[in-house]
Amino acid sequence: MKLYQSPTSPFVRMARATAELKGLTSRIELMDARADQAAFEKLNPLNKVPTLVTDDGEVLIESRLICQYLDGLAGGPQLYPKDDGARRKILQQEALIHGVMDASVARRMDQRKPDAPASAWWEERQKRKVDIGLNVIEKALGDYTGNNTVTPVLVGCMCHFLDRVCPDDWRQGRPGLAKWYEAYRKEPHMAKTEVNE
Ligand SMILES: N[C@@H](CCC(=O)N[C@@H](CS)C(=O)NCC(=O)O)C(=O)O
Repeated sequence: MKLYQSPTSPFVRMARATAELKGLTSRIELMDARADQAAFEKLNPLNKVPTLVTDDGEVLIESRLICQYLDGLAGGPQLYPKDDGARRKILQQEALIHGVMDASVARRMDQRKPDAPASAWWEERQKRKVDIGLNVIEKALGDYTGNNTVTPVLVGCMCHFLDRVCPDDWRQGRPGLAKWYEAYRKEPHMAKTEVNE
């Protein structure tokens, strides 16, 4: 399999940490997505990483899809439950975590756009999503971190990402998440995939 990536992408890290947990790392060749942009856009019209090309030549263009695909391959723990209801619960948690990260990206992009000042309206909307989303995770911490599904992996990747991009201290008022993250980041699949700029 070929994983098109950029080293610091948190979404790439989700796929890589999942591969670690599943014992699949040695089967994955890491490709630099930025090496040939025109060629990469033929694989993924959105020009985003991660993008996985499977051994059968199938192209998967989203980290959630990639994590689920890797989970379906033999070996390791079952990270996405087979039961429909249990699986939906995990997908819902995944959606919230991605939503917090997407809002953090949207916030940062607006602050950095070269052609106009940052919008207070946009900042307030995106910050609210991050704050409320993180509060939900703090409140239901056991649900998000106390299981052997993909969710703790995603929460751990999110926390590291927030340390890089979030202008506020996300640990403030969230002692449970902060404490859990300090321990979880040392787990082998997290430590091996942590990239700091
Ligand atoms: N929802 C996507 C997000 C992927 C994403 O936004 N990747 C960023 C890097 S962190 C990217 O490739 N951005 C380049 C661009 O948007 O042009 C996923 O989970 O895979």
